[in-house]
Amino acid sequence: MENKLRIAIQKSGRLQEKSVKLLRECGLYFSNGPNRLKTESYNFPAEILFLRDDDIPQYVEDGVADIGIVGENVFLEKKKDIEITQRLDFAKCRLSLAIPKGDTYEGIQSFDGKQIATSYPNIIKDFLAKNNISAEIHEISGSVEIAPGIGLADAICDIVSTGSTLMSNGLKEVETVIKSEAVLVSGKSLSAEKQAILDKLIFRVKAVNKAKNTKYMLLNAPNDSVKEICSVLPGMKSPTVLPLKESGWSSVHSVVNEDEFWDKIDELKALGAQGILVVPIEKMIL
Ligand code: PRT
Ligand code: ZN
Repeated sequence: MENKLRIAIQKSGRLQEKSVKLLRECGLYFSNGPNRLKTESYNFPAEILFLRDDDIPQYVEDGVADIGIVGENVFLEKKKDIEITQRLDFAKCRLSLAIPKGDTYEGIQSFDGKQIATSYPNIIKDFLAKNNISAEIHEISGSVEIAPGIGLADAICDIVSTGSTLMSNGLKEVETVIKSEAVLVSGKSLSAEKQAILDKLIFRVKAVNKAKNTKYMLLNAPNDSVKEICSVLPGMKSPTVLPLKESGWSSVHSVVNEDEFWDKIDELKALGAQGILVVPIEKMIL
């Protein structure tokens, strides 16, 4: 028992599936029935607790869980004595201030003396204080976006992802308060044994996330353009170049960033590259 890392993840909701997927990609096998509150990994010293995301920071602070996966917005709002150990690069969103579409906005001072409805009172209070704005905060736990329409508030502060919820409620986003993504949080006093398990897990998370943003690229190139092609494809150390059976041609292998490979492909084709293959990488250890 003692030497198992207790990992708290969301029981159901936007973070659930991706949290489970990440742990599985890190090589942790466990069963995950719909009504389970707790499960154990068969092949890694970890127990997984399924909780409401809002409760996770408290559980981690109390040491009931050693680590947890939550949105950064929840981490910041709860103000618990825990820390972010690893950013996880999913569930990206922002916490924003929004006002009715027809209202004019003249900068952040427009909020002075106004009423703002939100489920994130601490974050918005800090933000307003930093900007010397004094507004009245109405804490509500859900359906924040209807508050202006029913006369409960002048503005709202809520999570935005695509912006379509705001739009369909006649609101416009005017100020980003924080940007958020899923984060791994941990308590501040883990035993040496648990810290060692956590280090191992973080090593794996990094390898998985690094691989997600990169692709393995293979192509055939005429020998006289290999040098130039290699300068377009820096690779991890340097690209691998192998001779093809057909003389005068080589096969070039490299690792490229997801967000730049379309640009690279155009440049490579212009340099005479053929048979370009781009394949996913599962894990990447540097
Ligand atoms: O039941 P439990 O308390 O565990 O879950 P929850 O209902 O509190 O949270 P959940 O599952 O909705 O979200 C969990 C976390 O996902 C949040 O804390 C954020 O960190 C992150 N996240 C990412 C989002 C969104 N994207 C998101 N779009 N959380 C909420 N939304 C909501 C938002 O509140 C608004 O109603 O989606 C709507 C806006 O979406 P767009 O795309 O219309 O802008
Ligand atoms: Zn919640």
